[in-house]
Amino acid sequence: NKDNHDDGLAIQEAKPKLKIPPLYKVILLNDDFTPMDFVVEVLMVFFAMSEELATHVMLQIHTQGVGVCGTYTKDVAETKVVIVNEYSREHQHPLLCSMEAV
Ligand code: TYC
Repeated sequence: NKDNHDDGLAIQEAKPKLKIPPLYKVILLNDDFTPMDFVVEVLMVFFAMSEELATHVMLQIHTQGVGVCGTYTKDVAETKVVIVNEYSREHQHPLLCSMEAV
C-alpha cells in the first residue's frame, strides 16, 4: 500500500517475481571401463542427442576427461544425474554423471 505512508508499518510493494532460475551443467566423467557404446546410448536416451552428436560428445569426454551433456534448471539437472547414475549402476558400469553451476 504505497499510497498510505502514515500507518506506521513497513510498506512492501508486491512485485512480480520474474527471476531467471540459475542453471546447471550436467556432466559425464571419463573412466577406463564404461563401453563407448553405452555412453553414446546414455547421451541419446537421456539427453536427446542424435547418434552423431552423442558420438562426438562421448569422444570428447574420452579424450578430455569430462564433457557437458546439457544445461538445465536445478531440479531437472538433479533428476538427470540421479537417473543416469542409477541406469549406469543397473548395467554394472562405473560411468559417473554430475552437475555444476553455470
Ligand atoms: N574411456 C571409455 C573407454 O575407453 C569410454 C568412455 C567415454 C567412458 C566417456 C566414460 O564418460 C565416458 N571405453
